Parts: sequence; structure tokens; C-alpha cells
Amino acid sequence: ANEQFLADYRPYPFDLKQVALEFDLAPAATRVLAALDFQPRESGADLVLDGGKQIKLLSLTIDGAVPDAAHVSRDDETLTIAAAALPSGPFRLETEVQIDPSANTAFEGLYLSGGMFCTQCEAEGFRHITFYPDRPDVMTTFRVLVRSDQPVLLSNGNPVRQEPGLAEWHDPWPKPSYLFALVAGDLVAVSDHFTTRSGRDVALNVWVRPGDQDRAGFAMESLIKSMKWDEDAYGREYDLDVFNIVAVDDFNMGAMENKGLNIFNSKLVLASPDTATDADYERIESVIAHEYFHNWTGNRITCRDWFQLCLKEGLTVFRDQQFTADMRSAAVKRISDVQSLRARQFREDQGPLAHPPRPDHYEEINNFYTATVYEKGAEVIGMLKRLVGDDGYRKSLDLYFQRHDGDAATIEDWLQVFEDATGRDLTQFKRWYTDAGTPRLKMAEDWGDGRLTLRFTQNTPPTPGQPDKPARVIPISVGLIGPNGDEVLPSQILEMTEASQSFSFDGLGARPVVSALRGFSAPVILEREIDDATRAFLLAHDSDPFARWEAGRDLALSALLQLAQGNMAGDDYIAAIGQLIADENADPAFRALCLNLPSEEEIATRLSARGVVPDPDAIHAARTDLARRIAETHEALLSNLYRLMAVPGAYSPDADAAARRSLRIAVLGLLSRIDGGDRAEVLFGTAGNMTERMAALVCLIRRGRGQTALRLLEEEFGDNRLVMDKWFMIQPMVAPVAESVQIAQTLAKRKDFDWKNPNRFRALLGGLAANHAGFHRADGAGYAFTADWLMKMDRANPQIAARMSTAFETWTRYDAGRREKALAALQRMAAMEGISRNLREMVSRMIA
Ligand code: HT7
Ligand code: ZN
Repeated sequence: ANEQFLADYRPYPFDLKQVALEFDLAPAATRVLAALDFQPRESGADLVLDGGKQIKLLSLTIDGAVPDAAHVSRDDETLTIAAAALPSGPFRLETEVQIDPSANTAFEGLYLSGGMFCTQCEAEGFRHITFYPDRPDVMTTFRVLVRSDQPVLLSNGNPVRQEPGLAEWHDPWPKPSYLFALVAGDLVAVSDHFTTRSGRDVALNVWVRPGDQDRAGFAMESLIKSMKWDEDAYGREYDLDVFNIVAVDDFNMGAMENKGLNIFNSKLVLASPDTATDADYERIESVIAHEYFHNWTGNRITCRDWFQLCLKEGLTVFRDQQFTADMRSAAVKRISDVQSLRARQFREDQGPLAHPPRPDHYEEINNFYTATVYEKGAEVIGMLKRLVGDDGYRKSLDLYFQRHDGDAATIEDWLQVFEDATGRDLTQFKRWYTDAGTPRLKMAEDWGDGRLTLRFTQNTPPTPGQPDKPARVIPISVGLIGPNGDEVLPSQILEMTEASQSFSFDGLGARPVVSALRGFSAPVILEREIDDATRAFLLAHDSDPFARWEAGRDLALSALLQLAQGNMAGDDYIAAIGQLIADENADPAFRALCLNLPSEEEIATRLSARGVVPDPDAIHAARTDLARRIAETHEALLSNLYRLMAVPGAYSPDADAAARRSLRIAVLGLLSRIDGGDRAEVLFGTAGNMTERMAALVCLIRRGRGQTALRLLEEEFGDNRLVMDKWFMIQPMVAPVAESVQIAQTLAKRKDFDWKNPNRFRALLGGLAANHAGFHRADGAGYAFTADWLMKMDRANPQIAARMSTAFETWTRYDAGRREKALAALQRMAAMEGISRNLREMVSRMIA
């Protein structure tokens, strides 16, 4: 194993003063000339450069002279020049290498996507381009010359020269190699400009393939909003003359924040009403913002090493969440973020892949771009803000930018800034960064003589490598509601620091109802003794939208958990939800969130947290049954709402229209359980937007009536990759349990199942994995099918295979029969000859 440890960090023994690169682009034989100006920081150190074995070294000189061959050595991952061959002062290392972008199916380094050259260098892609100290704490300025017959030639920074067949770029901001980017292709731009608050005029371009221009306007609008927001909310201004965004079809993740040249998965740029859903639009807006915000939190201040990844990712996610909250509904955004945290991060934290936001060891860094690093990293910052207050947060961030601009920083630096700006001791708080696992927070109440006492105890179950968990600081936001529904104590933060701690409230007339963990003030699992009547009371009266939604959620879950274990339940929930449906004052998006039942995966997670082995088939049946009963009980109300929420006029992706559609779709989902799918069929045929057509399609497939709609969609959009990705995903995802694997198998045989394209692969395999009962089929067919494809993908693209292997991360919670089959699939992958480091690390952590 090639384990890396945080404790082994040593600074690089050379400063890199500047870099000049020259690219002669050719699909199978690209030449790269690199001139690196080094200055030794200590004497006697060998110069170790990262560089993969697929790089062909053509020449190497030091200050123009070829060193003695005995002083130059290579292994599979590095090139070393012995100290004996190096001058004691500054020197220039020049290399010429040849690489083959056309053979690069891993999409790391320089590769081809649809005939266009592009790069992906985070985390360690630059080492596939040339020999280099490929680590984030080596920062320098880059000058880049590109020769190619492609019409558009882009790199980081500002343009210096543009001629047919040649372009030169200079990036004045020192940066690590992971932020390097180059694009060469037949592209057209949607252009605009932005004037920064100090008056700098910035040219903005969103580059797409010819023909896609009319789907790039929303991305441009989102960019301009992001630039303005970062000035207003954080005082951060853009710092180059140009900001380029390029959309590419083959991309391992969502997008990449390369300095001045962001590269995006085309699904996060291209949108038109007939091809993209409201959720797509919202995601585009937030990812454009996320990558733009990295310019300060990631690029100007980067990470010292990859263990510090959450320094840039947690903070940038937190910032993009704030942005979306400001652009749309803050309450709805918070609820959706918590939903996705629970679905992805809590799931990770409760299984064999649990790790802290700042891990202290890894084998393959690409396996640590996780929900824990990103989403929990953002939650930790939210808690910090709650503890130091809005002013303290602003002061700390100002100090962070002032003190660390140009640095490769650490979590210690980050916390020190908060300590210095606010005077607070964050020693205990740091455990949120270093400890894995989701704390369980128990709350009990004592009442008497007008005094309410809340007794809290915290306990975090062991996670791999961390058996004992000391108590953490937990900010618990609490409000009290009187029996008539009025708030008797507005939200306040209780700061829990001990394993057990009590907080009292005096002078209360009547016993209030406690609204706890308002706004989801800490990423914990709250356990409290509460009956369904109190939950229904909170759902009706809580002034905190998150807590109100949570009460409804708990009510639904309480019913579903009973139903999944064969007991009758659900009447309280059905009655309470009826009141909410009828509440015309409530935001439609909020009502939609309350109407959507918890997913089967979430029900399974809750059951297993209570020590019950989840039965995927029973869970599926329970959820189907409850949805049908809601529809039967409230048919008249729902039908009325379905009509009322129709959005007249031309489609607009704005938050209000999207909110109405989201409620209408939630209602359709319920009504289609009892109308045989008739409304869905009408909507599919008449809707002028992809949001409603997709929602209708889901209902039709669920009713076994999806064939015509699927055929129509294929006829209309067969040559649109992004729509066809949806088409590939939805079928295995919504298919009845007994058919899901077979449907996936049939789809995988199609000519347009271009499996090397990450979006297409994720659509099909991710669609199946999202069908809880289908993936966890008792006969193990879901596991076997997935394992076969992961092994195939691993040979082409290890990053994608490893990421998708997380479908198995919950395998230990199921019954013995399923466990045996899942383990067999994992073992088959582990035994694969030539397995990548990426997949091997994931599989072995899951088996351990
Ligand atoms: N910082 C980036 C993370 C990333 C990535 C992006 C695309 C392809 C491969 C990648 N590896 C790591 C994206 C972000 O978080 O903003
Ligand atoms: Zn990011």
C-alpha cells in the first residue's frame, strides 16, 4: 500500500520561481517543453519530480547542459535528479516530453473530449503532462505557449498573443499545478463583461460547441450574479482581465476552478427549458458560483497539502450555499442541504468509509472528494459562524484573506484566524475536523414549577481507526412554543461542551413544546422522546422552517418505520399533511418538501440506526402504501392544488415558478398512485418544459405506462447527450424491483451506451444504485451487475469506478443473504488482476 500520512508533511526543498511551458498539440503525440526555474531552499536535497510512466522523456538539461545519466533516475511515478548534479544556487531545468492524449481514457491530465483537447489537473493530473513537483504548496507563475491547428486556444491568466495556430497566455498569480488548464478546440463563445467594484473591466466568455450557444445564457447570468455576490457578501473582487468557462462532454466530476479558465461538465453549463429541469438550472447556478468563489477560497488561498482539502472545499460549499440562499428561498435551501447531507454524508459516516473532514492518511486522494470533506466541511463552518456570530465570522474571514492571500494554508491556520479575530479558544472545536462519525444527541426534558430543564447527552459511535470519541462542542439552537402555538422563547444557541449537560429555562407559565436543533444547527442525530401529537403540533406551529419541516419528516418516518415492520400506522401523518396542503400561506416549495416522503434509502438508514435490519422490499411496499393512502384521503384537495399550481405563460427557471412546479409535481406523484397515471400522460404530452415532462415520465414508468413516453423522448432527443443521460438514468431508477437489473442489462447493450463517457456511465449505474430495492435485490443480481461494470470501468477510468463503488458502502446493514452476495461482489473486485489503486483502496476499506 502506498499510504500517505499528514504527519509526514515536509516542505518542498526547492522554491519554484517561474514556469514556462510550450505545447505542440497532436492527438497521439503531444510535445511539452517545460522550463522550471528552481532555487534550492536547503543544500544537498535531490530534486524529485512527479511524472507518470506513460510520459516519454525526450530531453533534459540543467542550465542548458545534459546531466550525467547516473544522476538521473526514474520509477513508475517519479523522476529524480541527484543533488550531486544540481548547482547550489538557482538553476533552470528544461525537459521535453511526449504524451498521448488520445489514449487517456482516465480523463486526468491532458485528454481529448469529442476532438477537443482539455485538461483536468486536480488533484494529481499535472504529473501526467510533464515532470513537475505536483503538490499544492509549490506555487509559481506560468507562461504558456500553445501551438495547434484548433481554432480556439486557451490557458490560465491573461492572453498575451493570439495568432492562427498559436496562443500565448500569462498568469501573473502564483498557483499550484493542480490549477493549470489548457483547452484547444472548435468552440464558440457566449460573451459578456463585468465591471468590478474598483472599476476593472473583465471579459467573460462561456465557450461551447457550435450550435450550443443558445443553451449557455443561463450559465453566463449565473456567473455575473456570482461575481457581484462575492463582492457584496465577502468583499472579494476578481483579479484578471478575462474569465473563461469551457463546457466539455467527458468530465470526471462537475467542474474545475482552474485559475481564470474554469472547465465544466457540459451538463452544468448547458440548459434550455426543453432539455433541462428546474433542478438542473438551480445546480448550474450553484456550481458556476462554487467554481467562481474558489478564485479566492482555493486559488488565492490554496491548501498546503491534500489532507487540507476541506479548507477550500468546505468553505467554498458553505459560500455557494449562502449564495443560493440569497438568490432563492433560504429556508428551502437549508432543508434541501440537510436532506442531501443526511442522504450522502450521514450514510458515509455510518459505514466502513467514514473519515474525518480532515483525514490524516490516504492511499488515493481522489477517493477523498467526498460528502464528508465537502458537505460536512461546510456544516463545520456553519457551526463556527453560529458560535462566533455574524460579526465574528466577517472579521475572521477578512483576517483570513488578509493574512493568507498567496499562501498554501492549513486547517490550523484557518482556526487560528478565528481565535485571533474573536478571542475564542477553538481547541475543542477542532475535533469536528479531526474526528469522524455523526454524534448522537439525546435530549430529555424535566418540567416543574415553571422551570423547564433540557438534559443533553452526546455520544459518537466508533468509526474505522477511531474507537473513542471525546465530547465535541455542539451549538444547539432551541426555541420554546406555548400551548397556544405562540413562541414563548425565540431561538437561542445552547453551547454544549460536555458529554452530558443541562440547560434550564425559568419563569414559564405553562409547559412549552421544545423546538430543538432549529435550522439544523449542528450535524448530529437528535434523539428525543416525542409523540406523534407533539410532532403534529410542531408541524403546525413552529416558526423555524427547518424544525417545522423536520417535525413533518419525523411524523412520516415514524409511520413508515412502523409500516416497514408490518404494523399499521400513518393516520396522524396523513391528517397533519392534509392541513399543510391546505395552507395557502405556506411557500409552495416548502409544502412540496413536506409532501415528498422520505426515500427508501433514508428509511433503511433510520431502521439500521435503531438496530433493525432493513428489508428493502418491505420498505418499498410501506412507502408505496403510505403514498397511496395520502392520495386517497386527500384526493379532492390534491386535485385542486394540482390545477392551482399550474404555471401559466412561458417557462422561466426563476425560484417562484420553480417552487410552484415543485409542488405541482409532488402532488402529481401522489395522485398518479390512484389515477392510473392519466394526469401524468396528459402532462407529458402538453408540458413545454423538461421539468414537468420528466416528472410525468417518472409517474408513467411507475404505473407501467412509460413505453410510449420513453419512445417519444428518444425520437425527439436521441442526439442530445444530456437528455439521453436522463433517459438512461430514469429507467433503472424507477423500474419495479423485479425488472430493474434486467432493464439496466438491456440498456447497457445499446450502441449509445457510450460507457467510457462518465455522465452516461453514472446515469445507468447510478440509476440502478438509486433504486434501493432493485440494487439490493435479494438474489444479488444488482450487486453482480454493478461489480461487472465497475471492473470494466476500472481499466479505463479508475476515478469513476472508485466513486461509483460507494453503491456498496451500506452493504453490512442488510440481512445475511444479501450480505453474503454483496461481499462476494466486493471480493471479486478486490481479486481483479491489475485493479487500480483507486478501486483497490475503496473495496478494501469496505471489506475490512
Ligand atoms: N475542485 C474540484 C475538485 C476535483 C475535480 C473536478 C473535476 C474533475 C476531477 C476532479 N478532481 C477533483 C471541483 C470542485 O470542488 O470545485
Ligand atoms: Zn470545490
